[in-house]
Amino acid sequence: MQRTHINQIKEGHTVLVQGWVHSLRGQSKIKFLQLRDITGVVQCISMDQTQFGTFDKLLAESAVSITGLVKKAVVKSDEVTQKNVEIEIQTLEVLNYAEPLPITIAAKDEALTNELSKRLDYRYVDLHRRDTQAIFKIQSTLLEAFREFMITEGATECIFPSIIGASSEGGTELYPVQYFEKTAVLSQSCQLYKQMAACSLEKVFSVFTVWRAEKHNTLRHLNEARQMDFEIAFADDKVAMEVLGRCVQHIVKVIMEKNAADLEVLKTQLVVPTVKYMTFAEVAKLMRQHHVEMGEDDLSGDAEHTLGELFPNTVVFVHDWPLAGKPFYIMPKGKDLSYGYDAIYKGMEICSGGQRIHLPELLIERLKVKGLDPDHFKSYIDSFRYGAPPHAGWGVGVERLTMQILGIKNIREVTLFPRDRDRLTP
Ligand code: AMO
Repeated sequence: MQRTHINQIKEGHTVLVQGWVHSLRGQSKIKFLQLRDITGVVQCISMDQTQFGTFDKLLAESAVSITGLVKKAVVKSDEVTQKNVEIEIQTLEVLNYAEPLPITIAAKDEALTNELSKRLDYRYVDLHRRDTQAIFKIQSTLLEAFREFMITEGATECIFPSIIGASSEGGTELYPVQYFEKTAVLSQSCQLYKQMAACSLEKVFSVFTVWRAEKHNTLRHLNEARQMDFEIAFADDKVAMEVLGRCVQHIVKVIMEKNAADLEVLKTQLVVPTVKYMTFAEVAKLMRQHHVEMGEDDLSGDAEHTLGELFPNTVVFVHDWPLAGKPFYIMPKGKDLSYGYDAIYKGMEICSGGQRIHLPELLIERLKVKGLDPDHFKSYIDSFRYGAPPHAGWGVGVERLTMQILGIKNIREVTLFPRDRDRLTP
């Protein structure tokens, strides 16, 4: 018999269902087993005494295979998603017994919810939770919607190298890698490569893993994160921001359409965001009015939070960013400003971007101002000597966007196997 997923079973059919024991209870004459697969939970019932020995040996989360007749439900439980039917068990096969669980996973035990660090120690068990599953199903839709949006825009998906010769962001947070007789670094971003590609492919995108050796442990930083990158030729900062605004709106819309059941599990309601543009100077003025401190050339966490409160459900683009606060590749705008921007959504930075420098001599000058050696960037600088057009782009953090869409406070919750200062396993 072919397997049927729980959300597909129909009254009157004999089915083979496979999944995990969500919960078990029983009396001397009847046993109840709630079976869960990735699509839902259904009640299974046995009154066959010859099966009771197997029931007695089972613990929650064991993997089982059940055949049975789908009947109208007699008892309706809150926990099941198939409320109108139940399965009268004909055969019950244990595929693998679960040992006693190291963490609590059933939704009804919410009050006992384990500390996140313990859940992450046992992420493979935590992934049995329906709310954890919902997060990663939504993240999958987010990635799918990003790709779909980009392809509709006519952008070409690119795969960029992860081992590179020098810092791509100018910072010092680098992981060195022994590359034969040379020392290379793990990529901080695909910045230089997406620019070089866009200067002939015109519109490019990538989902790219970045490594940042930041020493601090915060709720919003990972040491290994994912970015959705975009770069467009013959364009300035305004063009790139407009694309990002539509992209985030599309992603949220698709999640609302495709993941309604998952959003229900997470008890989260979404609204397609609006888009707002402000200069850095306007934001600084607004923060002074609200007595919120921020830097001369960067926002503070408090300023981002305040923007989220003042403009809920809005992607706020903060542009005309002070030149000193942006990396070497961002195009200057006059002496002190730049064509760089950040996007703040629900109180947190989700994206940085800007128009880039496509003029080799200016690039060399900016590298020197930032204390970087142009010799380390030779092929990147040279790439702009052969008709490189003006271009712009952005990078959005996959985990940051997921947490902000879902209103989740700790970035580790939305990272399948997070890497932070203290965590290398599982
Ligand atoms: P930036 O370094 O600002 O810009 O990164 C872009 C976005 O990526 C996410 N992000 C992170 N998420 C989690 N942990 C981290 N350590 C981390 N670092 C970054 C954030 C951030 O807004 N090359 C430029 C982008 C561009 O100009 O196109 C860049 O990497 O959401």
